[in-house]
Amino acid sequence: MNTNEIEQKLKEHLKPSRYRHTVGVAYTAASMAMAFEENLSKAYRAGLLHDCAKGYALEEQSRLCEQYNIMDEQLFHDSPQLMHSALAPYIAREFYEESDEEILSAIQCHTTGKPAMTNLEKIIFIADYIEPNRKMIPGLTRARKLAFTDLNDCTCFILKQTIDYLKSQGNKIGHQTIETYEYYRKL
Ligand code: DGI
Ligand code: FE
Ligand code: FE
Repeated sequence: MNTNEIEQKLKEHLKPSRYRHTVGVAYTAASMAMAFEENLSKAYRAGLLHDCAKGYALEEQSRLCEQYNIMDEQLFHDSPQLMHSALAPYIAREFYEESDEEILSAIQCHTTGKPAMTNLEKIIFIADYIEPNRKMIPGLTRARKLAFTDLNDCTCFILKQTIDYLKSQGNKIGHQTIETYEYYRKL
């Protein structure tokens, strides 16, 4: 599918605020690709597709995880927000005809990150956090500055903010989120 077709389909499947966020991530990722000389169209497409599974209710996401054989009962029970990220490459491949492995990988780890990410993976992880429609939270201005100066520092900073926030809310933190933070903290 071309980006126009992807946009039309996403618009039908996501609520308006989610679609607006999606386009914000796509443009932010494209801008970061310009700054770091990465593939601009891949960054834009990955930005568009990163939340493509978010149109499904959590129960439906759970059913889809079973269907694609990616169910992790304990993890998804503790952190249901991680399901849409795990599902993203499967939904993108099946319903948006995306076959680029770099894009599929970037959308798969967009919520938790993972150790030793490619620049495209880091760009999507960061763009999701900083896009202009995100509501202002402490640290966001710093994250936005770092996003265009140092991808590793920015990744580390966002993970720290996210982990602190999840802890303050009494949420469980997934192993991959911790592993990613440990990796980038030690760089
Ligand atoms: O889908 P978005 O809302 O655009 O953003 P996202 O995919 O980054 O994730 C949404 C939420 O997931 C965000 O509030 C932080 C949370 N999150 C990230 N890592 C973990 C997590 N939640 C839990 N419970 N555990 C994690 O490890
Ligand atoms: Fe997401
Ligand atoms: Fe998102």
